[in-house]
Parts: sequence; C-alpha cells; structure tokens
Amino acid sequence: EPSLAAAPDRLPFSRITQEDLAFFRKILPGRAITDTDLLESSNVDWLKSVRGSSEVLLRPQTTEEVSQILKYCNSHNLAVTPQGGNTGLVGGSVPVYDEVILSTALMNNILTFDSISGILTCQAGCVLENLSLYLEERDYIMPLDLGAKGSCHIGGNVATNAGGLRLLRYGSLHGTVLGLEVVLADGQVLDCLATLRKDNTGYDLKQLFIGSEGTLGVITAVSVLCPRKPKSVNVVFLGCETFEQLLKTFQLCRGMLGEILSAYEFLDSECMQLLNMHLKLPNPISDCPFYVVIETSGSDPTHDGEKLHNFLEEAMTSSLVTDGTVATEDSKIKALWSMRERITEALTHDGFNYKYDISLPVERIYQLVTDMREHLGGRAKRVVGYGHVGDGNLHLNITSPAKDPALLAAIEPFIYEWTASCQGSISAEHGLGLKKRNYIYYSHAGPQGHSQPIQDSSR
Ligand code: FAD
Ligand code: 2HG
Ligand code: ZN
Repeated sequence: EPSLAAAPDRLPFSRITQEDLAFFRKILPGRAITDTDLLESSNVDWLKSVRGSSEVLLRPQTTEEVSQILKYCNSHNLAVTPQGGNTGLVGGSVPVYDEVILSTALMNNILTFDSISGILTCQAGCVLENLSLYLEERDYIMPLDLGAKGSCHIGGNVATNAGGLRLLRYGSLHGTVLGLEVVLADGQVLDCLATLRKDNTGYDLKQLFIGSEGTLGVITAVSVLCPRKPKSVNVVFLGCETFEQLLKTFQLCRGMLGEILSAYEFLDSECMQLLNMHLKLPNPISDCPFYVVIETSGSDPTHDGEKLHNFLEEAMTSSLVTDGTVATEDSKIKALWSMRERITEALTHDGFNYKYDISLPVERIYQLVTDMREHLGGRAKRVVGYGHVGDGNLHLNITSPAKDPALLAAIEPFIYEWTASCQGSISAEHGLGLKKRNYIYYSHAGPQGHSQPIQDSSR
C-alpha cells in the first residue's frame, strides 16, 4: 500500500526475483543490499512522511555499472527510483511501492578541477558540503548552498534544480551547470559532460535533465562553473516591523550594496519562536515581527565594510529596520545563518508539517501567510512563513499536533488557488515529487489549455 493518498497506482512492473538479485550481486559484489534494517533508511524520506517497500538497494560506483543496472531493469520490466542524499522534501527520493533503489552514495569522486576557469567535474554522488570544502581549499566556492548541504548530493541538486541561499547572486543551475553525463532508462550513456562556457552547436540537451527529478535518466556526472571564494563576507541580521518595510529594505540594499549582495532571506516571528523553543537558538536581536538575513560577499573588506555601513545607517535612520547585528568573523556568520538554515529542522519538532514552496511576485509573498492564518483560524497549531525573498520564493509551513485530514482539506486547494490567481508556481524549488504531482496544472496550462488540478479520486 502506498503511504500517500496522492500516490499513483502501481503500474504493471515485475516484482524482483532471486534471479534478478543474483544478477545485481554479480555486477555489484557486496553492493546490492537486501538486509531490511539497512534498507529502512533508504525507504523513508527525510521528513519521515512517505515510505516505500523496496527490497533492494543498489550502490554502483561507476557510470558503466549504472548503465548495466538500467539496461537490465529496462529489459526485465523493473521500476527504478534514483536516490541521492535523500533530503528531498516532496517524497520523490524514495520508492512508492517496491521499486529498485539506485543510490549514488558511492559515486563520490571528484574528476577534474581547473583552477583557471573554476570548472569542476565530479561524480553525481559527491556531497555538496564536501565539494564546498574541496573548493574552498583552492580559493573557489560552489555556486549553490542549502541547509541540506551535509547530506544532499550534487546529482540530486541537479535532478531537483535546487535553488537555495545563493541563487540571488549566482543564478540557477540552468546557468552554472556546464555539462552532464546521464544514463537513460535503457542503459545508453548520454555524454553531455562539456566543460565549456560556450557551446552553441545545436540543442542544449543537458537542460532537460536539470529539474527532471529522475524521470528522464540517472545523472552520473556533473560539471559546474564555480565562483572565486570571496575575500570578504559579512552577514547582517535585521528586524523589521512590517513586511512592507522588509521589502523596502530589500530595494534599498539592492541599490546600495549592488554587486556585493549575495543573499536576502527572511523569517517571521513564528519561525523565531520555533528556533528558540525547539533548538534553543536565542534571538540575536530584540523581538520583531520579521527578520532578514543579508549576506555580502566581495573582494575588498574595506570597500564592502564601507558600503554595508552606509546601507545600515540609511536603513536605521529611515526607520526601515528596528534592530540589527553584524557578523564578519566565521563563527558568528555561521550562527546567524543557522537562524535561517535550521528552520526546517525546528519545524520537524513542532508536530506534523504541511509544507508549501511557492513562487509569487515578491510583493505578494507574505500576504499568503496572513490570508492562510485568517482562513485557518484556530485549526492549525502554527502557520509560519520564511524563504528566499530575493527570489520571490515563500516557504509556508503549517504544523498540527498530528496528521489532520480536516486541516489538509482547509489548506488545499485554497493555497493552490490563491497561488494560481497570482500566476505563481506551486513548487518554486523543491520539485513535484510524489506530493505535488497532482497540482502541476495550477502552474501550467493543462491539456485543455487552462489551469486545473488532476482529479484525484483517492482523496
Ligand atoms: P534526493 O532527495 O535523494 O532526490 C531528489 C529527487 O532527485 C528524487 O526525485 C530522486 O529520484 C532524484 N535524483 C536524485 N539523484 C539523482 C540522480 N543522480 N539522477 C537522477 N535523479 C536523481 N531545496 C532547495 O531547492 N533549496 C533549499 O534551500 C533547500 N534546503 C533544504 C534544507 C533542508 C534542511 C532539507 C532537508 C532539504 C532542503 N532542500 C532544499 C531540498 C533538498 O535538499 C534538495 O531538493 C536537494 O537538491 C536534494 O538532493 P538529494 O541528493 O538529497 O536528492
Ligand atoms: C529552505 O529554504 C528549504 O530552508 C526548506 O528550501 C524549506 O522546509 C522548507 O519548507
Ligand atoms: Zn528554500
């Protein structure tokens, strides 16, 4: 039985046999896992909200092994779920039924790094944080950063087109990924692993795989254009009375910080309460309805410091912000970033999470939180808003003491209709996975040319 009402029916795929297992054990000695205890963590997602019942986890080390696995599964009618770090938040990284799990965990070699161009090529299973550490030693950084960096794989990042905390500065993976190697469902290896900034010789096939969530093939290697490590990084944590002031502060800092602005993130006071209560992280400034994390990164500490100082002075004197603190040293920078990065973790301690990842015109993003609170009245335990303001991306999370179908019926389709009415997206950066697949037509024209949900008779 699938663990989610929105799950599709099991298609007529074959069930795994002893012969299949014998084949996998032969090509992956010691790396075809069938022990149920070892399989448990790969069958359950990070949020512990969906669970599959796969009987085998395959851990290839090379592209050739991935190719052999897919070729075999294709010809034996076996369904496959590619899995990276299993940090996805939409239920796409675990099997729905008994699919074979193909994990990239052992495909974790860095292949090449060119210290002149900053182009890195690596296998898909490299953990994002390990890539960052490798690059930092060489005066470079990854163009993306997210709270899940300690576990997520670069292949998973590309498969979900992960956004994260640096998108405002370095753009999306559609721009920074220069090449991909992908194994298609029949085992054919598609080599688009270019390491060139420019290549207009026909269609840019790799773009199709960025954000394809494992539906078109398994990404086995990635080449990425990496920025230089900034010589000067500052983080400020500010408090605002209203969301309008927070937006005005954004405009002001875009103008005054210009090219050194590298992140503009927000959280509301409900998030702050969660951080205080569940993670014992104290508020670094006085209590405010809204908080902003601003990061600057540049090449000259004096120049950056001066710009930041002028911006803060203007923001304070014009009463856009009510309180704030600045960090220049590493440990304080990390501590301030925790206030933003650890909200997802804090939420998991607050009960059952209903998670929404919405793109909207930036001036509308908090209105949705306010409207949702009003709409739900006392039915939810908590309604919190945070996210990537600079990218117009709201993370709206609703908690309740336990799973609550009546609460869910009050949230959906309200939230999707609200989003569609502003031409927003129902999944800004997490993807569709299992959880959002039925709502795609709120963001895209359906077969009849107008937006509508897929009818889900099981709900
Ligand atoms: P998985 O979760 O293992 O897989 C995700 C999807 O990609 C699945 O559909 C899977 O089948 C497919 N897949 C994985 N690897 C491959 C491959 N090699 N080839 C083909 N398909 C593959 N996301 C953001 O966008 N921005 C954030 O700021 C952000 N912050 C997060 C913070 C926390 C604390 C957590 C838990 C998650 C966060 N996420 C964020 C969501 C998640 O981390 C990202 O989506 C991440 O990119 C997933 O990578 P992964 O390796 O864990 O992939
Ligand atoms: C973030 O930006 C992540 O922190 C996770 O995308 C958002 O948990 C969420 O809703
Ligand atoms: Zn996010």
